[in-house]
Amino acid sequence: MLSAASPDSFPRLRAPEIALIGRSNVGKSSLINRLVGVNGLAYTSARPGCTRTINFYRVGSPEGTLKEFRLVDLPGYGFAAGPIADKIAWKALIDAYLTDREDLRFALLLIDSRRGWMDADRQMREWLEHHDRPYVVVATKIDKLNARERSSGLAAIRKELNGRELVLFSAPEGRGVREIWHTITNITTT
Ligand SMILES: Nc1nc2c(ncn2[C@@H]2O[C@H](COP(=O)(O)OP(=O)(O)OP(=O)(O)O)[C@@H](O)[C@H]2O)c(=O)[nH]1
Ligand SMILES: [Mg+2]
Repeated sequence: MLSAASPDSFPRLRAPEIALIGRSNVGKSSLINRLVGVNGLAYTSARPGCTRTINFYRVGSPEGTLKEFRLVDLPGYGFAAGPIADKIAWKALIDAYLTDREDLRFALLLIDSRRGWMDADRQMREWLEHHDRPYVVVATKIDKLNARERSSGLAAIRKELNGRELVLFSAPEGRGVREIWHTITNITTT
């Protein structure tokens, strides 16, 4: 739909929005592509810090069976390289979206299942709770873990969830797609 480098370019027409939040390289853009089944729609890269604008994707079905909503790909945080001025600008952009955006229904907070919670993720989680923004936590790249790593890694992630649900996701395998669609349709149709 559009790429916004500043809040005055956010879409003006109202529609429910679901934001993807997470560290650089966690797999936000890959999740969007897998969810809608269009490879290359959201630009993905092995190099972190690839998405630098807020990208809005309009999703719906031509028959109107699916109510229109938007997936919102936010720039990743925690990316160390690059000029400091860029980092300040990205942070201001993300803050502006998350603080003021009325259309935001909920966020998908993505955690790399190999790394678990990192300080920046915890800060984001606290920020979402402080601002009463609903969110669902998604553990990404679970195809990269063997059975042992899977059980210990996921247990560590769940430990900080206070019983909240954890969605397990793999872009190449498509695991988690159904659960995420289920959550989205529940929220955008009510
Ligand atoms: N094996 C595996 N690789 C993944 C998965 N999701 C993403 N990747 C890879 O991880 C890298 C980063 O993925 P992106 O989707 O670009 O990550 P991003 O969160 O959008 O990154 P930024 O835009 O930099 O914030 C790419 O090389 C992807 O192919 C997954 O579920 N499994
Ligand atoms: Mg991206």
